[in-house]
Amino acid sequence: MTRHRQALRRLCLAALLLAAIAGPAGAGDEAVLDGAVTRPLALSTSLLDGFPESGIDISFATSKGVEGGRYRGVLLWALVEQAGLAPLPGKNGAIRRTVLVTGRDGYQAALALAEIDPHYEGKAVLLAREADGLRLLVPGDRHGGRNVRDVVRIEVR
Ligand SMILES: Nc1nc2c(c(=O)[nH]1)N[C@H]1C(S)=C(S)[C@@H](COP(=O)(O)O)O[C@H]1N2
Ligand SMILES: [Mo]
Repeated sequence: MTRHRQALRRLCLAALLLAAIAGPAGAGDEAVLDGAVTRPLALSTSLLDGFPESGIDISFATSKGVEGGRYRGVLLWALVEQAGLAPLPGKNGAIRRTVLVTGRDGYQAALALAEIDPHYEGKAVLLAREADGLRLLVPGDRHGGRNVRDVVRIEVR
């Protein structure tokens, strides 16, 4: 009986510890890259640290005026390549693909995959780490609308 209670006690402690490590539900949940890929990615700090850092200088209009500067992060194309694009049948299937990026507040912006594919536009769209999470940065856009803040999902479609 005591052995049984001891095991139960250990189980409870382990559960408490796990809850403490996981933190409050919702906050700080990892972003994912999924959809039409062969290996969906959890965009953890350690995963992002494994990619080379790229830098871009951008400026974009917002409702609060022009913003910008130098941003450093990982190329979105490098992440898509790591996840492995699922092929689409037909002529140049990949140029029918889009990438839908979602912020924690539900805000969304889409890119054509060809915008970031080096065989087409090859634009240096970046995923940068900011205090409030991952941020998409789309060079060349005049308005900042596609620079999604606190990215939670990148879906290849
Ligand atoms: N998650 C999220 N990202 C967002 C928005 C938003 O409402 N939610 N607004 C966009 C718009 S319309 C602009 S102009 C820029 C503003 O950038 P800022 O937050 O650095 O000022 O963020 C973009 N990213
Ligand atoms: Mo905006």
